[in-house]
Amino acid sequence: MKQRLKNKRLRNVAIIAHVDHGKTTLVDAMFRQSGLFREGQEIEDRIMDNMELERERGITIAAKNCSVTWRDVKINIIDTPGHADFGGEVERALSMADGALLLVDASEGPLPQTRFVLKKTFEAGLKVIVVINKIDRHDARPQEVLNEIYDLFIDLDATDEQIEFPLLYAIGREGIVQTRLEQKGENLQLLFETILDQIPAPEYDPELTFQMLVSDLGYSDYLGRLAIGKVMNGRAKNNDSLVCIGEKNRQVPLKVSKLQTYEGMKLKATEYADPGDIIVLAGVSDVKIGDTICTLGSTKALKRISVEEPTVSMRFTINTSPFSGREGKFVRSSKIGERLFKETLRNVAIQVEQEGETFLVKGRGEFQMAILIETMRREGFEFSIGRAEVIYKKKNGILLEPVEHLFVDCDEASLGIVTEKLSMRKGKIINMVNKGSSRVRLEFSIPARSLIGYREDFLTDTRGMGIMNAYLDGYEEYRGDFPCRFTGSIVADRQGISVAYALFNLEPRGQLFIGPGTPVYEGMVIGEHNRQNDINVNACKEKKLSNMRASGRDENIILTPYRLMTLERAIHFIREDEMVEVTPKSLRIRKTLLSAQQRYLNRTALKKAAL
Ligand SMILES: Nc1nc2c(ncn2[C@@H]2O[C@H](COP(=O)(O)OP(=O)(O)OP(=O)(O)O)[C@@H](O)[C@H]2O)c(=O)[nH]1
Ligand SMILES: [Mg+2]
Repeated sequence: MKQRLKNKRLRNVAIIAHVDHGKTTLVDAMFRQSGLFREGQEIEDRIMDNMELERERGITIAAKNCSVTWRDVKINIIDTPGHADFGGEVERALSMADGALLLVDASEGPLPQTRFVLKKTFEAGLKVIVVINKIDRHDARPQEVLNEIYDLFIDLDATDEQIEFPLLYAIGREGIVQTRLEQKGENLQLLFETILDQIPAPEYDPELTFQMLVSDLGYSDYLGRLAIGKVMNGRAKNNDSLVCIGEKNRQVPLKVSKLQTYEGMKLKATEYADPGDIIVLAGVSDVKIGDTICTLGSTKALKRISVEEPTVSMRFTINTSPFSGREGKFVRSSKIGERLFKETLRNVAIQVEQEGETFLVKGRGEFQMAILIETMRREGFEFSIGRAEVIYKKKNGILLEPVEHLFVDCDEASLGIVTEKLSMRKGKIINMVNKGSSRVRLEFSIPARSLIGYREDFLTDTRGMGIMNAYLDGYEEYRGDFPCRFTGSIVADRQGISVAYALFNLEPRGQLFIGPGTPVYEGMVIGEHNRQNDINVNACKEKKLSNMRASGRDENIILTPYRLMTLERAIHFIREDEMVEVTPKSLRIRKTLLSAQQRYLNRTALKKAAL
């Protein structure tokens, strides 16, 4: 066997965890203590979360690279998102890593996404360092959490070697790690040393020429498209003539116009890049994630990155409401399609299929969809979207649907309502543990479609105190229908401007989404009806004027506050026959069929057909 060498001056490590377990905050501390900043320099928190939406929401959306240097060894770090909908980012990030730091919150313990990321790390054959983080939390229970981590490793069929993982306790926010609970640490030195000792240095074959797997794409105004990935073998240098091997062995020659590597958060131009390093190549145009870039002449492609299949789909179409084209910069179907296909280049977990003027976008969850929609909206796009639907499969003529393993943590008082609602949605209880101090932990097996739109209800029912997490368990036989919403819609029956008098009279019928002075059109949904059916109403009806002088009392109408529909709420609210109209300035919910008469005729025709 040929001898492989190690590049001992490098380590590539991914930081993985469930959402909010402190990954990005730990990277901040690693930056600070590796001397990346000047003494006393003002630094923002969660510096790696640099996308606008990441800062607004306080979560990581895309995996990102950076590096620190410790004792002359360069450590490439990949910070990954913990939200399940962005799981594809973790799978992509692991293709650049030789090991991973698995963070687990000392109070929350391992949660569904901990399981997902650990499973992916095992599949990639990477070494894991476990860090029990946030041991400063007043409700920290590190000892129990450690046992739960062992259980998780065993459950995932870890080998003996994997179970003997290196373990550290940390307070990421204060930049402290320690090996024992009783002995308070002082800094991150131990963490850096453990990475150097335990994460293997990248290996390469000295006889092979340059080969790199494209794990990410970037864009620079000056340099154009950038290909990002780990050098698997050989060295890269500026002005090299290379070839990109795409799917089905399609080969496109390219010339490196600029070679960069990560230094801290920034990119640094370099003449050469060594095997094992993570590099950023400019001079590429037609490159996709998963492609191999290698020396011209040596045409061996590396294994492509494979990610889990999408489970949710949503239809994107042009906006056909009477208000279309008023607020958006990009409204045509060709523009929307172009933008969506561009997204699939960067985002490995998203797939797009065109069906005439409609685009079927498939992804991991409705939150991922919401982020894509919000991003497009801010770029000036105007379009409409349909309800998020799960992706079914058929096997031997039997309809299968994705089923989730759901964990619920709530107080005893909300137990009744939570179980009732979940069983209405075809959930089956598989475990229930009373955790003492009046909290219970429930586990359900439940169709993925049942959870679309349920989170809002859950938070209301548990008065914001409940925690709910799920992971995809697999596909099972379809469990039968249930209504996705148990209420109807209040629908405007004509175009105009809403007036307080009309809205006031509608208030008893349900919860309104608009206030007075809002432009409406026939078929626009302006509220949620208390009952199951839809009602068509006139939201623009003025009070009849009479000759009699009124006392003035009833002219000062005081409306109760309406429910503001955010994008996520709107996505969760709509039924199969409704859509959300998205423009840079407004969000409106509408019936797909705008004409009330047409809807009526369709309904009666359907009833007749059923008889
Ligand atoms: N008590 C305590 N809180 C911490 C610690 N580290 C981080 N946090 C808090 O935990 C929250 C989440 O931190 P992040 O660093 O954004 O977590 P993350 O894992 O990057 O989250 P995602 O990327 O969205 O999955 C923030 O409010 C932090 O202030 C810690 O050591 N102790
Ligand atoms: Mg983060």
